[in-house]
Amino acid sequence: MLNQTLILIKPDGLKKSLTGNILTRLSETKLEIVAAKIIRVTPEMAEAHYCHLKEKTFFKELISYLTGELHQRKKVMAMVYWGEDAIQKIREIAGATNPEEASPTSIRGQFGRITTKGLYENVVHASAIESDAEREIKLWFDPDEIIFDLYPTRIVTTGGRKVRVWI
Ligand code: IDP
Ligand code: MG
Repeated sequence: MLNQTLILIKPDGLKKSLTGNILTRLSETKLEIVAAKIIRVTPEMAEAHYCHLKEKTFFKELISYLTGELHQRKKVMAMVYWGEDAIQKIREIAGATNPEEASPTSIRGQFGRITTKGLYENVVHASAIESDAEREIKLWFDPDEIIFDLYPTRIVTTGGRKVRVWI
């Protein structure tokens, strides 16, 4: 099944200079990159991305992780990969959430660690299921930042300019 998935290289991945290694691993899937950017993450953005984990004890630490506060590296690389079973293929190569349980040949198994405070620093985010992918892609990207329309859009006029937004 053709689908699309959001991948983030988290601030630890950027701080450890892993961008090239991670992109090389991801290219093993032969999927297509349809969007990519480096972006500064506000606390609001991080909270929206991880809204389903609000009740967790590690939530505050997790927000500080994604904004880059924790690593003094305030940016992430966001990408959308598209193709046959993209979600499943990328999750597989990313590995399990806990880097100690992740397969040693997965990205998280190779490069992740658990901090002394217990946070899983697992260098990448990858959408888990289609509804997550849709929510996350729409959160991180505007329609015009993706090379083709993955979801329906409409045109709105703001300040005399026509822009496309997600429906
Ligand atoms: P996922 O990233 O594999 O989809 P989620 O459950 O969505 O896993 O959790 C989001 C992120 O929160 C993880 O990637 C990891 O950085 C962190 N995290 C998740 N569960 C734990 C935990 O039990 N302890 C510490 N950090 C965790
Ligand atoms: Mg998740």
